[in-house]
Amino acid sequence: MSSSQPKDLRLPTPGCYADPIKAGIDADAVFDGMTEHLFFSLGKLATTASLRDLYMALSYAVRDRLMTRYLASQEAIRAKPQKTVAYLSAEFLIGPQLNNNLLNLGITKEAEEAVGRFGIESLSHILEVEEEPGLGNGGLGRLAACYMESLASLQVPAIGYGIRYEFGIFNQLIRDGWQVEVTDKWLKGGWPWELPQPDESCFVGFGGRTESYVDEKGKYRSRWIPSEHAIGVPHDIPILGYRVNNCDRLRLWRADATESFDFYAFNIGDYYGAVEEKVASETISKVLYPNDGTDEGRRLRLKQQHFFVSCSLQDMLRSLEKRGIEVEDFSEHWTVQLNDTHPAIAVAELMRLLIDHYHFEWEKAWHITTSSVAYTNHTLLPEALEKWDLDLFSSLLPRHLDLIYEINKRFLQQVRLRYPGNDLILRKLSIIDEDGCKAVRMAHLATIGAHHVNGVAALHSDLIKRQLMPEFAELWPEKFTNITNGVTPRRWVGLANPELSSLLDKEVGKDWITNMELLKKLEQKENDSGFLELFSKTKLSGKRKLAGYIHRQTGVLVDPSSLFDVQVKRIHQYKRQHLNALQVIAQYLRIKNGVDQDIAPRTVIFGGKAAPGYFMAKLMIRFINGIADVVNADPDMDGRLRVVFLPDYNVKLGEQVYSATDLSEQISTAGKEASGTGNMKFAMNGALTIGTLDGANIEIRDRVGSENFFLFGKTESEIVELRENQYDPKTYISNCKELSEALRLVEVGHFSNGDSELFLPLINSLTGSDPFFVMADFADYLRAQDEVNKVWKNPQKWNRMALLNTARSGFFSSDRSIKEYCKSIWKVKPLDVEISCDIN
Ligand code: 26V
Repeated sequence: MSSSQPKDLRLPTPGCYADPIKAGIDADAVFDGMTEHLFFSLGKLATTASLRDLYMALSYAVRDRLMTRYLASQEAIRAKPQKTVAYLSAEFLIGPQLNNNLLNLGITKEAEEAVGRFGIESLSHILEVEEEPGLGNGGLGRLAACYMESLASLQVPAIGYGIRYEFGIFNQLIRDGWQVEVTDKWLKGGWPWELPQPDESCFVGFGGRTESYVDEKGKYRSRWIPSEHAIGVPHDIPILGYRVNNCDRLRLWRADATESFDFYAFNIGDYYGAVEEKVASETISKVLYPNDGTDEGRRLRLKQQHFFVSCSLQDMLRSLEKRGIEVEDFSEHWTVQLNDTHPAIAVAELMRLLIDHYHFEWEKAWHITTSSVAYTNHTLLPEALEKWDLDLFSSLLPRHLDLIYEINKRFLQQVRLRYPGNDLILRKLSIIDEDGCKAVRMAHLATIGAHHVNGVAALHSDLIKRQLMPEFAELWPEKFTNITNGVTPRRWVGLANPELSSLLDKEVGKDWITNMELLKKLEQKENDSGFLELFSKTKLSGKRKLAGYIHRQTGVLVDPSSLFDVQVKRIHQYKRQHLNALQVIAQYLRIKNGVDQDIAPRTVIFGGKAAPGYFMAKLMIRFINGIADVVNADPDMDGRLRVVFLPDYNVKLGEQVYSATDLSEQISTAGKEASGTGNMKFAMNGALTIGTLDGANIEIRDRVGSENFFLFGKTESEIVELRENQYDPKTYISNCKELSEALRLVEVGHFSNGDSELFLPLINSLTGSDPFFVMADFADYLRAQDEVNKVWKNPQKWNRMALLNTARSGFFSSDRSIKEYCKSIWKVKPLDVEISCDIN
């Protein structure tokens, strides 16, 4: 740095940027920071500033306070090279940032005081203004966000790589009971948490052809001559760890056109043609696709995947070069985790970069690739396993297809040696699916190119080995492993449930938030009625707030003292919201018929989005709303039953819901839900689960104790048996009067104003093939619900069970999951980031 620069503009290392206005964390400094940003960044006076202006000003002030840590963390890696985790994911559902950063910095109170000086009564008014980036569909994207937060908190050097979609998951409106999708314009008011870094842009090719040539050393080589290009512009989001100096980074790529105009086309007068091409390149990062298994936008989806993977790998290679590290040592500096198969093209792209650009021999390149890449599988559903038609693939990525053929050829040769003369096994293992339309199987590419393949819960990992890829598991037993998902306690307890958090602080000490196993101490309180009372009061307070929200959003008045029974998650047949809905009808009938006057008052709450092209899921939403309309309008139901569909379920709403739930519905068909993570958030917040032996439910039940969990339903192996023995839902219907009566009521149009056609597709599916065994599980589900009812009437017992759920849910912290990834897959160590000035 030149000596003429002012002294207080030192680079953050060594030392730091110590300007108290930018770095101070007391209320005065936060207030001064806000005032400065209002004036200089937003062009506003405090006297005329809107809530939004104040949100922006506070966010900028907080962002300033992240910068020392952010830059010091990058500098630490430069100064002392260490293996860094590259978490590749097409989705990151990070949720609102301001409150999380305040919590992790430890300045929530200071911010509250600072906004108070602008006349704002509560910080919550400012927090409400934040638009959340919905850059994910559901569990998979949210998991990526929890993992980034835990990586940062555990001080693991890490970068999340993904796509900066201009439009995230749609916003959901409910009109006449139907879901209506509205584009999510999350960037419209400016989003203060990202830092565009155009200087670090990358160039990505698509289409065209490959050709062979002889290089200067007389060696035959291949090269790719793409017909199209796009530029990836990184937008970085700082991810600060909880009360540590380490601040990791989420790097999301935005696609830009290579030239703002095609000058040739421009000169010959084709102005609009030139603009069209620019628009096409910029379409790549335009929109997040829903996981609905439709063919819509398939070409663009593959383009998105290659786009972000190529940018990310180029970025990793460039960082080695910048630091003077040999590319040969790639796997010592980067461990690349594929979040599902969306980034699986990385296997071929890394090979291409190493061979075509860095001129490595095949064996060397393959060694580097397979020692760097690991793959997490997140679903067994056949329709969700990615396959790309060969024609589409070769037209978009011809060089990658050549490389995949070569990878496959060498792999199958290995298989032949192991299983001589076994053609069937070759067909099963091949990357290329030869049955029907030829296609590239991305899960096979990922599995062959990875050193580890993991599932996301014990049952799921077991089913990967037994059902999904038995041949691979036999070939490479040591490759397959399990890492049960986890969720970050900072967001899902700390932010979502401040009242429970302060009770926990008092009872077990503040460290529970980074060491959830400490919650075990609460077990000592299981018979302390005074404490149980305090515990249940935190829940009641969450329920009061949610009741207010429900009233404002839907107009339905619900009683906070009723049992809050909640199912929030994507709407899907395998998740079986219709099983829950039918059970509500059975309860409605009991009340109507005066059968069971002992039913405890309940509020049944649903929330979740259906993929826009998924007809049955959308009909399920209409079905729930049809039931809600009838139940809520019936005076016989007053004080006994309420049904609510909460529109537009997202991270922000999740934070309100988890802390306000008594009963968590985790009722998927056994073997279908890979893990679930909502189940963990509910348990941590002291909800009891009614659930099947599926995904992580099994491990939750094992840990919280079977006596503190309402189990029902067929096991995975019983489901397999039913399927293999001509399952007939009709026998279950005729054996259960309450079920047949509930179905009949739907059939006659009781929940559709007399329209007996509306829900026919749903009824036909359930009574015809019933692919998700709703009928088979109904009677046992109702039995378990009766058990719930019984326990609810004994508050002391309920509260004890709820407390034990919180006390024993420490295992489901994403800190535990990340430690397991670090130890068994990534082989990385946490880093202590030193900052020489004390700003803590
Ligand atoms: C994809 C598709 C595409 C085709 C139609 C239906 C459908 C349904 C689901 C999916 C999900 C694909 C991957 C995924 O999001 N898996 C979820 O990952 C979570 C984090 O590991 C896990 O908790 C959920 O159980 C799992 O469904």
